Amino acid sequence: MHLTEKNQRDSFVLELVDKMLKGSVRALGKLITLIEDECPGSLEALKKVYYHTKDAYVVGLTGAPGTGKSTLVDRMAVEIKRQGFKVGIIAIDPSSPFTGGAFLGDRVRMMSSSNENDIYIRSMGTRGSLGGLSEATASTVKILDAFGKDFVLIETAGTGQAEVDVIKETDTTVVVCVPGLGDEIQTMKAGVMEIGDIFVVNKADLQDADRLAGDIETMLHMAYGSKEWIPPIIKTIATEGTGVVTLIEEILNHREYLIKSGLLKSKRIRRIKQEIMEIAKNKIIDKINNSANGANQVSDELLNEIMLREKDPYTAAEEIIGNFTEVFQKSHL
Ligand SMILES: Nc1nc2c(ncn2[C@@H]2O[C@H](COP(=O)(O)OP(=O)(O)O)[C@@H](O)[C@H]2O)c(=O)[nH]1
Ligand SMILES: [Mg+2]
Repeated sequence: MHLTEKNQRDSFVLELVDKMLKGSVRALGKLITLIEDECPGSLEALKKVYYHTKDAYVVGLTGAPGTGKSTLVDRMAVEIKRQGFKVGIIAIDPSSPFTGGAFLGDRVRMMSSSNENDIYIRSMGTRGSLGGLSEATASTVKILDAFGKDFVLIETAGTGQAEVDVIKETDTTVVVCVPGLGDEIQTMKAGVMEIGDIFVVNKADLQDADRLAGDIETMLHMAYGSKEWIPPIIKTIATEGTGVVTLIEEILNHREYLIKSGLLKSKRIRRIKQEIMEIAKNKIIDKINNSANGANQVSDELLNEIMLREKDPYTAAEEIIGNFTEVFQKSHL
């Protein structure tokens, strides 16, 4: 690519960043799309965005589909705003790559928080770009942070590994359960239990909400016996907004706990370290894939040689890396 072409492209993206920083919601949306699609120039944008971030607090909500996460997030956003904070929502929706914007747009319009013009709601699909969902989400969080959000709420169905990775990166994780989902406690045993900082029993208007809360308490007692932070269990009726104030209170309590214990800082340091390694790794993989002798160009001839035991896969990999190193030295990343 010609240098001028790259410069033009980068200056377009950087202008978008400037507009976003000045408060343009349109530029904010465009920028997130650009980064989600890994368009050229997104890296330059993210570099600039980083210097404007202020450690927005990230809350993740996870739970089976239909437990009322969207309804709850909506209510939470309105309450957080009422308390004087700026809030953004990221809804990770596995169905969105195919249903596209229209359906989600309608649903978003139905939410009461979307009428509040300064609550920003963004849906993201689980389609995996190179960096994957967690990197795309992390970038979106940074953009929302730089835009001025104090809180970012992330809703995810918490089914696939990619979604669990996202939820692991949040500051406070809220696990949403509902009565009547049968062996839900069983699925919690299988991993969600450890990641929950706060448990919500939503649909507390239904039967058996107290029993579910009791079951969770018993389990937590066994798991958290001696820990400093024992996850609170909060009953909510999201459709009516009942329990939402208490939930926000507990989120703020958890934040206080993380700050005072130094855990928030260590969490974030660990996250930055992981992120740097992830970015470096993806860049190298990208480079190998695009290099003349990269993974996409493993020839049939080479594969045949390996099948015939004329060569081994280890030597073949070393050769790819050798060629790649040459390319690597000739150009910059
Ligand atoms: N009875 C009752 N229904 C609820 C409550 N919260 C949400 N719902 C309903 O549960 C359904 C699923 O809600 P949604 O927020 O889309 O769940 P999500 O899939 O977890 O995001 C909707 O029909 C909601 O109106 C609640 O507290 N009580
Ligand atoms: Mg939902």
